Amino acid sequence: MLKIWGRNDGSNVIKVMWCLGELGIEFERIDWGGPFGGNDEPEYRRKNPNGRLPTLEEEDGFTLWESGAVVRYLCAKHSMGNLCPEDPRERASADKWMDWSSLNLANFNPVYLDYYFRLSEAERSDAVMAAAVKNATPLFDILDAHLADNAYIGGNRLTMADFPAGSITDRWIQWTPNRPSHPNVEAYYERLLARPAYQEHVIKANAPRTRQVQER
Ligand SMILES: N[C@@H](CCC(=O)N[C@@H](CS)C(=O)NCC(=O)O)C(=O)O
Repeated sequence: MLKIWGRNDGSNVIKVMWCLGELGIEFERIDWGGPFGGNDEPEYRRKNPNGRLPTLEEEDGFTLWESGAVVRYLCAKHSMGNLCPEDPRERASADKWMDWSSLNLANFNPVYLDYYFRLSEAERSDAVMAAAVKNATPLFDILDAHLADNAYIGGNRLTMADFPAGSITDRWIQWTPNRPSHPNVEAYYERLLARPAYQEHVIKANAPRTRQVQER
């Protein structure tokens, strides 16, 4: 059976888990990294020389790391023409939003993690959060403008383009103090909330009250 190595609340694990939930395929997830440890074990390093999460492993020994590559692979293998667009332009646009999200939107993650998990109430800084909100706002402005004409990131249906941006959207909409309003992102978030796989793998994993571990 397909295996995913990684604790279920790592930002990069979350997007792969949500993807797997949407695909509806069987898999086994192994608690790894963070408090579970194991990243430096030589056998794990052979699968993923970075010692990071997630890592995909298939029954025949094929392994893959980098969460975006894992999402693309899973969608191409199990959902070509649906989650993975077949049309080259549609696919390139999905790639564009995936890369953009991981390279830009994801910069908000460390601040969210510091604020809710890594720092004590006394240490955490509203000013640092406010500065991060200021930096992220132009990015969510771009997303908001895009979503004015698109129900999902990749167009009129859920695609692989949604997994990186959609998982960060929960942190932004639900957990960001004093964020500005982005009506189209908020409407997109409502559409995501209606999806059982999003509830199971994103909402539960992101919620500070249910998180058991600190992310590094
Ligand atoms: N670019 C990599 C980043 C991988 C990464 O840094 N993952 C974090 C968790 S989200 C990690 O492994 N942290 C160490 C740990 O949790 O033990 C990816 O997208 O897969």
